[in-house]
Amino acid sequence: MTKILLTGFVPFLDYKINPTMKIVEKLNGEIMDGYEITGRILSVDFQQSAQQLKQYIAEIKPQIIISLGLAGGRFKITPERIAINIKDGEADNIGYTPVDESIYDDGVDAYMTNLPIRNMVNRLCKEGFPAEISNTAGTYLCNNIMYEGLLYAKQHKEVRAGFIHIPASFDLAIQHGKIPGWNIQDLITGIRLCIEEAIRVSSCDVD
Ligand code: PCA
Repeated sequence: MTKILLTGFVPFLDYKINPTMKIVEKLNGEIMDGYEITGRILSVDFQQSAQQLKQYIAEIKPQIIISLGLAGGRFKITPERIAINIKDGEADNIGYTPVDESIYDDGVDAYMTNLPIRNMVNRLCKEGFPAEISNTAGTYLCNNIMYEGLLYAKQHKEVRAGFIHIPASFDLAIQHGKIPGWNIQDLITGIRLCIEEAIRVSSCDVD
C-alpha cells in the first residue's frame, strides 16, 4: 500500500502540551483512498530529530511526508511554503542553542514544498477552517525538519513533502494563558483535509 509518513513533535519550551502528538496518534494507521498513514513523533532536538526522520523514511518509504508543528500564537492552520538552510533560535529540549548555523554547510539556501498548499488552504477555508499559506517556518526545529523532508523529496522525484504549522489546542491555550486555541477535533479534521488534498495530487503523479 502507498504510504504517508505523518510526524509530530513532543512538547517544547513553555508549551507543556504539543497538539501535533494527539493528531498524529489519532491518524496513525488510518487508510485514506488507498494511502496508509503512519504516524511518528519526533524529539525537539536538532541532532536527534533529523536522524529520527531519516530513519522513519527509510523504514516506511513514504510517497508523501507531512510534518506537523505547533506554532503557538497563530490563529490559523498554516501550510508552509519554504524551508531555509538555517538553524537559529531558542534552546532545543537538550539545551542546544544554534546561532546562525547552516543545516548543511553545502546545502542549498532553501527548498519549496511540492505539497499542494494552495489546494489545502482553499479546501480548509471552504470547509470553514481558517487557513493561509505561511511563507516562513521559522528557523527552529520545524524549519529544520521541513528542510530534511524536502531534501529527501528533491532526491526522490516521486515523493511529495512539506510541513503544516497548527495553532494551539484549547487545553494548551488554557495552560499557556496567552495564545489562541482550537478544538482538537477541528485540528484533526483540518489535517485530514490537507492529507486528502496531498493524496489527490500524489495519485496523479503515479497514474
Ligand atoms: N513547533 C516548533 C518545534 C516543535 C513544534 O511543534 C517549531 O515551530 O519550530
